[in-house]
Amino acid sequence: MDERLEGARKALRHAHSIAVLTGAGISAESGIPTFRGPDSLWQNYRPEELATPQAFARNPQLVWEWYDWRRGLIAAAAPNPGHHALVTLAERAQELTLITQNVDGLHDRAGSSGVLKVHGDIWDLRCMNCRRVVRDTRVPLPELPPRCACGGMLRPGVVWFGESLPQDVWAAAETAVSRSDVFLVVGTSAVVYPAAGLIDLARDSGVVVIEVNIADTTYSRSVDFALHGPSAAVLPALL
Ligand code: BV8
Ligand code: ZN
Repeated sequence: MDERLEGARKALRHAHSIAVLTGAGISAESGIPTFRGPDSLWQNYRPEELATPQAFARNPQLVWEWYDWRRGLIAAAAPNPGHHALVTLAERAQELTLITQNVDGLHDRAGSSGVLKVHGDIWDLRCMNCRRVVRDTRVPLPELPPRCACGGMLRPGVVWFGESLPQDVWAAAETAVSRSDVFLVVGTSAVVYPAAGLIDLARDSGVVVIEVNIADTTYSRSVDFALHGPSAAVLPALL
């Protein structure tokens, strides 16, 4: 592991432009369950059952109970040394773009700025009627489903399965990865697309890829440096 760590450190040190992609694994040590791990969020449900427009149309109350529960977990959690290490890395790097699949907002709370949230933000609510987006960080929400001033029903401001990603955010993420010298992929099972496709884009663009994960993923054998360990320990060690 340490010669890989040394190699990854060197690549980061010589990088002009760095892109980072994070998944639920970086928030695991903040006490937020991941999506597909043993203690997963989806334990009693399958993702397609809750994180889809169909599920919300069928049972907005159930979907909102799940999101309200997650918002409570996130509000009680704090960024961990992994989130903070990425803030430090951004300060040291000439250029760093942080792309996250997470909707928990922990990168912002750690002090990261300009975070590209490709799957949206759990603290944003979007009106199904007038499309307005309101930011509401109250936990728990006073009523479920929450209502817009226009009377319409508000939905979580996140991207569900079958929904397209915010185009401007996604385009910025692709550009950042294809222009980077090093792509650091942290805590993602890389099963959800198009986000996971950023790793293919990096490889096709000749970018050095570093993966930080406690387990192997389908990409582990093809990245330049696969660092096995918890991100709250490995990221600070990378610095
Ligand atoms: C799209 C937001 C098309 C909501 C999320 C069938 C039906 C419908 C769609 C599809 C389908 N088959 C394929 C698709 C496409 C689908 C997809 O990829 N499905 C997968 C499951 C096969 N994708 C989509 O639907 C996307 N949209 O394709 O649109 C389209 C195109 C044009 C026009 C119209 C439509 C939208 C995908 C976004 C879905 N939204 N979340 C919410 O959060 O509630 S996805 C959800 O999974 C989260 O965002 C999460 O971030 C993401 C990925 O999961 P991970 O972050 O990787 O988390 P996971 O638990 O899986 O893994 C954790 C990892 O961390 C593990 O590897 C673990 O080892 C590691 N780890 C754990 N602890 C640590 C650690 N690592 C380091 N340290 C630790 N301590
Ligand atoms: Zn409205």
